[in-house]
Amino acid sequence: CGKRLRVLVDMDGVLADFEGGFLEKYRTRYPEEPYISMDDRRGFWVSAQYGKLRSDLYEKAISIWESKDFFIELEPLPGGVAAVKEMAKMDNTDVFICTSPIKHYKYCPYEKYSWVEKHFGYDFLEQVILTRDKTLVSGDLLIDDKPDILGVESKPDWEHILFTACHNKHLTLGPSQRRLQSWSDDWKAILDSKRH
Ligand code: UMP
Repeated sequence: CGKRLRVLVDMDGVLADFEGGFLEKYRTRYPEEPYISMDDRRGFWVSAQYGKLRSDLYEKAISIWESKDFFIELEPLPGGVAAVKEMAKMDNTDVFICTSPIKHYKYCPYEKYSWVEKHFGYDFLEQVILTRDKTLVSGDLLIDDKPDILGVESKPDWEHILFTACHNKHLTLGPSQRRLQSWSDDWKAILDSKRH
Protein backbone atom coordinates (compact mmCIF):
# COMPACT_ATOMS: atom_id res chain seq x y z
CA CYS A 1 0.00 0.00 0.00
CA GLY A 2 1.14 3.52 -0.77
CA LYS A 3 4.29 2.50 -2.58
CA ARG A 4 4.50 2.42 -6.34
CA LEU A 5 5.78 -0.65 -8.13
CA ARG A 6 8.81 -0.09 -10.35
CA VAL A 7 9.33 -2.51 -13.24
CA LEU A 8 12.47 -2.56 -15.36
CA VAL A 9 12.06 -4.22 -18.74
CA ASP A 10 15.02 -5.24 -20.88
CA MET A 11 14.96 -4.51 -24.61
CA ASP A 12 17.01 -7.04 -26.63
CA GLY A 13 15.46 -10.50 -26.39
CA VAL A 14 12.47 -9.21 -24.38
CA LEU A 15 10.91 -6.39 -26.43
CA ALA A 16 13.06 -6.51 -29.59
CA ASP A 17 13.92 -9.66 -31.52
CA PHE A 18 17.71 -9.47 -31.34
CA GLU A 19 18.25 -13.18 -32.10
CA GLY A 20 15.91 -13.22 -35.11
CA GLY A 21 17.32 -9.98 -36.49
CA PHE A 22 20.86 -11.24 -36.02
CA LEU A 23 20.29 -14.58 -37.77
CA GLU A 24 18.54 -13.00 -40.75
CA LYS A 25 21.23 -10.37 -41.30
CA TYR A 26 24.12 -12.78 -40.64
CA ARG A 27 22.80 -15.26 -43.23
CA THR A 28 22.26 -12.49 -45.78
CA ARG A 29 25.73 -11.03 -45.29
CA TYR A 30 27.59 -14.36 -44.98
CA PRO A 31 25.51 -16.82 -47.07
CA GLU A 32 28.42 -19.29 -47.45
CA GLU A 33 29.29 -19.46 -43.74
CA PRO A 34 27.85 -21.89 -41.20
CA TYR A 35 25.27 -20.53 -38.78
CA ILE A 36 23.58 -21.56 -35.54
CA SER A 37 19.81 -22.09 -35.73
CA MET A 38 17.63 -20.70 -32.95
CA ASP A 39 17.08 -24.27 -31.71
CA ASP A 40 20.82 -24.78 -31.29
CA ARG A 41 21.53 -21.50 -29.52
CA ARG A 42 23.08 -21.93 -26.08
CA GLY A 43 24.45 -19.20 -23.83
CA PHE A 44 23.66 -15.49 -23.81
CA TRP A 45 26.63 -14.47 -25.95
CA VAL A 46 25.95 -15.05 -29.66
CA SER A 47 29.55 -14.10 -30.48
CA ALA A 48 30.97 -16.72 -28.08
CA GLN A 49 28.95 -19.54 -29.63
CA TYR A 50 29.94 -18.48 -33.16
CA GLY A 51 33.56 -18.23 -32.05
CA LYS A 52 33.39 -21.82 -30.79
CA LEU A 53 31.96 -22.95 -34.12
CA ARG A 54 34.94 -21.41 -35.93
CA SER A 55 37.18 -18.76 -34.48
CA ASP A 56 36.83 -16.22 -37.32
CA LEU A 57 33.04 -16.27 -36.98
CA TYR A 58 33.35 -14.39 -33.68
CA GLU A 59 34.22 -11.16 -35.53
CA LYS A 60 31.71 -11.84 -38.28
CA ALA A 61 28.92 -12.17 -35.71
CA ILE A 62 29.93 -8.92 -34.00
CA SER A 63 30.03 -7.13 -37.37
CA ILE A 64 26.28 -7.70 -37.69
CA TRP A 65 25.13 -5.78 -34.61
CA GLU A 66 27.84 -3.14 -35.05
CA SER A 67 26.31 -2.25 -38.44
CA LYS A 68 24.08 0.72 -39.13
CA ASP A 69 20.34 -0.04 -38.94
CA PHE A 70 20.74 -3.33 -37.04
CA PHE A 71 19.06 -2.17 -33.83
CA ILE A 72 16.41 0.10 -35.38
CA GLU A 73 15.24 -2.64 -37.73
CA LEU A 74 14.69 -5.26 -35.01
CA GLU A 75 11.13 -6.57 -35.01
CA PRO A 76 9.14 -6.30 -31.78
CA LEU A 77 8.66 -9.63 -29.99
CA PRO A 78 5.01 -10.74 -29.84
CA GLY A 79 2.95 -8.90 -27.23
CA GLY A 80 5.85 -7.00 -25.67
CA VAL A 81 5.06 -3.48 -26.76
CA ALA A 82 1.38 -3.87 -25.87
CA ALA A 83 2.23 -5.34 -22.45
CA VAL A 84 4.61 -2.52 -21.57
CA LYS A 85 2.11 0.12 -22.73
CA GLU A 86 -0.57 -1.53 -20.58
CA MET A 87 1.80 -1.76 -17.61
CA ALA A 88 2.63 1.94 -17.94
CA LYS A 89 -1.06 2.81 -17.64
CA MET A 90 -1.64 0.72 -14.52
CA ASP A 91 -2.20 2.44 -11.22
CA ASN A 92 0.81 2.74 -8.91
CA THR A 93 3.16 1.34 -11.54
CA ASP A 94 6.27 2.85 -13.12
CA VAL A 95 7.92 1.12 -16.07
CA PHE A 96 11.39 1.71 -17.42
CA ILE A 97 13.11 0.14 -20.39
CA CYS A 98 16.54 -0.83 -19.10
CA THR A 99 19.02 -1.82 -21.77
CA SER A 100 22.78 -2.17 -22.20
CA PRO A 101 24.19 -0.57 -25.34
CA ILE A 102 27.21 -2.11 -27.04
CA LYS A 103 30.47 -0.19 -26.70
CA HIS A 104 30.66 0.40 -30.44
CA TYR A 105 28.53 3.51 -29.92
CA LYS A 106 28.23 4.87 -33.47
CA TYR A 107 24.69 3.54 -34.08
CA CYS A 108 23.42 1.45 -31.15
CA PRO A 109 22.48 4.08 -28.50
CA TYR A 110 20.86 6.35 -31.12
CA GLU A 111 18.93 3.46 -32.66
CA LYS A 112 17.75 2.19 -29.27
CA TYR A 113 16.14 5.59 -28.55
CA SER A 114 14.80 5.65 -32.08
CA TRP A 115 13.27 2.15 -31.65
CA VAL A 116 11.50 3.22 -28.47
CA GLU A 117 10.15 6.35 -30.17
CA LYS A 118 8.99 4.28 -33.17
CA HIS A 119 7.13 1.68 -31.12
CA PHE A 120 6.09 3.63 -27.99
CA GLY A 121 6.09 7.25 -29.06
CA TYR A 122 8.24 10.25 -28.23
CA ASP A 123 6.98 10.67 -24.66
CA PHE A 124 8.13 7.17 -23.70
CA LEU A 125 11.78 8.23 -24.18
CA GLU A 126 11.39 9.54 -20.63
CA GLN A 127 11.36 5.87 -19.52
CA VAL A 128 14.63 4.79 -21.17
CA ILE A 129 17.63 3.78 -19.08
CA LEU A 130 20.83 2.97 -20.97
CA THR A 131 23.38 1.38 -18.68
CA ARG A 132 26.09 -1.24 -18.82
CA ASP A 133 25.44 -2.05 -15.15
CA LYS A 134 21.83 -2.87 -14.31
CA THR A 135 22.71 -3.72 -10.68
CA LEU A 136 22.97 0.05 -10.04
CA VAL A 137 19.37 0.63 -11.10
CA SER A 138 16.77 0.27 -8.39
CA GLY A 139 13.45 -1.40 -9.04
CA ASP A 140 11.13 -4.13 -7.79
CA LEU A 141 11.41 -6.30 -10.88
CA LEU A 142 13.82 -6.68 -13.79
CA ILE A 143 12.42 -8.69 -16.69
CA ASP A 144 15.47 -9.80 -18.67
CA ASP A 145 16.55 -12.77 -20.81
CA LYS A 146 20.16 -12.72 -19.58
CA PRO A 147 20.59 -15.44 -16.93
CA ASP A 148 23.37 -13.76 -14.96
CA ILE A 149 22.98 -10.04 -14.41
CA LEU A 150 26.07 -8.92 -12.57
CA GLY A 151 27.67 -5.61 -11.72
CA VAL A 152 29.31 -3.63 -8.95
CA GLU A 153 26.27 -3.94 -6.66
CA SER A 154 26.18 -7.47 -5.25
CA LYS A 155 22.68 -7.10 -3.81
CA PRO A 156 20.54 -5.38 -6.46
CA ASP A 157 17.11 -4.15 -5.36
CA TRP A 158 15.18 -5.95 -8.06
CA GLU A 159 14.05 -9.51 -8.38
CA HIS A 160 15.24 -10.81 -11.74
CA ILE A 161 12.50 -12.50 -13.77
CA LEU A 162 14.15 -14.56 -16.51
CA PHE A 163 12.40 -13.95 -19.81
CA THR A 164 12.56 -17.13 -21.86
CA ALA A 165 14.65 -16.94 -25.04
CA CYS A 166 16.15 -19.51 -27.42
CA HIS A 167 19.50 -19.33 -25.61
CA ASN A 168 18.16 -19.82 -22.05
CA LYS A 169 15.18 -22.16 -22.42
CA HIS A 170 17.17 -25.27 -21.44
CA LEU A 171 18.61 -23.78 -18.26
CA THR A 172 17.50 -25.16 -14.93
CA LEU A 173 16.79 -22.33 -12.57
CA GLY A 174 17.31 -22.16 -8.85
CA PRO A 175 14.24 -22.84 -6.67
CA SER A 176 13.57 -19.15 -6.02
CA GLN A 177 14.10 -17.95 -9.59
CA ARG A 178 11.05 -17.16 -11.69
CA ARG A 179 10.51 -17.08 -15.42
CA LEU A 180 8.23 -15.23 -17.78
CA GLN A 181 7.83 -17.68 -20.69
CA SER A 182 6.62 -15.01 -23.13
CA TRP A 183 4.39 -11.94 -23.10
CA SER A 184 1.37 -14.30 -23.28
CA ASP A 185 2.46 -15.62 -19.89
CA ASP A 186 0.88 -14.08 -16.78
CA TRP A 187 3.05 -10.98 -16.28
CA LYS A 188 0.27 -9.29 -14.32
CA ALA A 189 0.46 -12.00 -11.65
CA ILE A 190 4.20 -11.45 -11.34
CA LEU A 191 3.66 -7.72 -10.85
CA ASP A 192 0.87 -8.35 -8.34
CA SER A 193 3.12 -10.69 -6.36
CA LYS A 194 5.42 -7.72 -5.67
CA ARG A 195 2.73 -5.24 -4.68
CA HIS A 196 2.07 -4.68 -1.01
N1 UMP B 1 25.44 -8.39 -27.31
C1 UMP B 1 26.78 -8.53 -27.48
N2 UMP B 1 27.27 -9.76 -27.80
C2 UMP B 1 26.46 -10.84 -27.95
C3 UMP B 1 25.07 -10.68 -27.75
C4 UMP B 1 24.60 -9.44 -27.42
O1 UMP B 1 27.53 -7.56 -27.34
O2 UMP B 1 26.96 -11.93 -28.24
C5 UMP B 1 24.95 -7.06 -26.96
C6 UMP B 1 23.72 -6.63 -27.70
C7 UMP B 1 23.01 -5.76 -26.74
C8 UMP B 1 23.53 -6.18 -25.41
O3 UMP B 1 23.31 -4.41 -26.98
O4 UMP B 1 24.63 -7.04 -25.60
C9 UMP B 1 22.50 -6.92 -24.60
O5 UMP B 1 22.17 -6.15 -23.56
P1 UMP B 1 21.01 -6.50 -22.54
O6 UMP B 1 20.00 -7.36 -23.29
O7 UMP B 1 21.68 -7.23 -21.42
O8 UMP B 1 20.45 -5.17 -22.14
